[in-house]
Amino acid sequence: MRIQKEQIEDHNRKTAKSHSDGLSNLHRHMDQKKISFEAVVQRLSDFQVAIPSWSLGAGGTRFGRFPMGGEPGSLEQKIEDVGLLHSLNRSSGAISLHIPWDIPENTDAIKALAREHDIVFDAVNSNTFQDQPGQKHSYKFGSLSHTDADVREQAIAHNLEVIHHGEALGSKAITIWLADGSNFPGQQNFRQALRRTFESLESIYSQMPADWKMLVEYKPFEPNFYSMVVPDWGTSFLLATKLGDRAKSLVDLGHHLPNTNIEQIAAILMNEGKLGGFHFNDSKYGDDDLTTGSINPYQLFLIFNELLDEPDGPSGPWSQISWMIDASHNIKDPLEDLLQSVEGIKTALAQALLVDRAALQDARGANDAVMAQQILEDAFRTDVRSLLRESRIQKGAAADPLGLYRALEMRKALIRERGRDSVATGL
Ligand SMILES: [Mn+2]
Repeated sequence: MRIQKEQIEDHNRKTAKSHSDGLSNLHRHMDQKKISFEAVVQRLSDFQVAIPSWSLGAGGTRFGRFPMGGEPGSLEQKIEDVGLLHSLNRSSGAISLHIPWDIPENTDAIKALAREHDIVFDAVNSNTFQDQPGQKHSYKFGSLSHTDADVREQAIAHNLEVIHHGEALGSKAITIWLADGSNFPGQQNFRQALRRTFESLESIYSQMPADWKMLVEYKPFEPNFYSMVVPDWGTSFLLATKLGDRAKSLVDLGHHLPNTNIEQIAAILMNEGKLGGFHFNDSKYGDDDLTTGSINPYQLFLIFNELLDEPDGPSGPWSQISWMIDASHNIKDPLEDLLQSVEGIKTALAQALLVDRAALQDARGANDAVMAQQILEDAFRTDVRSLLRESRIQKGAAADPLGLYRALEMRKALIRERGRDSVATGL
C-alpha cells in the first residue's frame, strides 16, 4: 500500500484557499511577537517522532482484544505502515523495534525496504517482562535484578542480542524498561535488588558499541504492584549517572503517579545532560496509553516549554533526545490514532515555540507571576493548526493527513490486501 505524490498534491490543492487565510492571521500575530515564522515552520518540519512497532495493531487489555483487520503480520508490513504514516505527515520517519517481536530475517532486505520508505531505525527495545518459548530460565520473579545469577546472565545476554540486531540495522540506542519488582511487602530486598540491577546494567553498558546510548526507563507500578526496582526518575538518574555518560534517563509520560510535575522532571534531567528519551502518550488514571494530547494538552505544552528552555544547536541537549510514541489502543484504527498522536505532539511543540521567552524571563525576574502565567497561556491558546499545515505542505506531506487517510479509505485497502483476520505480530 503506497500513497502517490499526485494524491497528496491533489488533496493539498483543495484546501489551499482556507489554508492561506488562516496562515496570514497567524503570521501577523507572530510578527507582532517578533517570532520568526520561517524558523518555527522549519523546526516543525524537522521534528520526527519514532513509531513503535507494537503500536501498529490493535492493542488490548487483559480483558480482551479487538483486532482491526488488515494489521501488519510481519516486520515488512510494519515498516510499510510506518511508511504510510510518514508519507502522510513527513514526521514519522523512524521505527522503534521490539525484540524478540521484530527480529529481522533478512537484515539487508529490511534496511532496503526502510530506505525506500525514508524510514530510519530508532532505539531498540529489549523484553524481559515475558518468557519466550524454549527459554531456559523464567522471568516470573525478575530478570536483571533476579536473585539467581543464571537468570540475570540470560537477561544480560538477551539485551546484548537486542543491541546486536539494532547495530545491524543502524540503531544507536537501547531502551531498557525493567518490569522487575515485587508484589508483596517483604518479598524483595530493595537494596540488593537495586545493586544486582546496577551490576547487570553495567555488564550490558560495558559491552555496548562506543557510539550507542542506553536509555533507562522508569515506572512506579505495574506489572508489579508493591514495588518496582526502577520506580521513578530519581532511581533512573542514579543508575544512569553511575553507569556513565552514554547512559541516560527516559521519561514515559504515562509512567508517573497522577499529578506528578513531569515538566519539572524533564527540566532537571535536561539540566544535568541526562534526558535521553521521551515516550509520548497520555493518561487519566495510570499508564492508560491514551492518545498524546487527548487528556492533558496543557501539560504537554509545559513539557515542551521546558525542553525548549535550553540553547539549541546541532549537538545541544535537544538533539540528544530520542522521541517516540509509546501507546497502543483497543478501539481505534491504530494508524489514525498515530496520526492524531503526532499531531498532538507537534501542536504542543508549535505552541511552545510561540512563547515569548524574553518577556517570560523579564516577568520572572520581576516576580510578576500574573504576567508569567499570561505569557504561557497566550502561546498555549494560539491556534497553531495553520502553522502545522504549512510545515507539512512545505515538506510534501498532506495538509490534512487524517482527512486524506480517510478519503483514500486506507484501512479498507489494507484489509483487502492483508485480510480481515491479519493480526499484528508481538501483541
Ligand atoms: Mn515506554
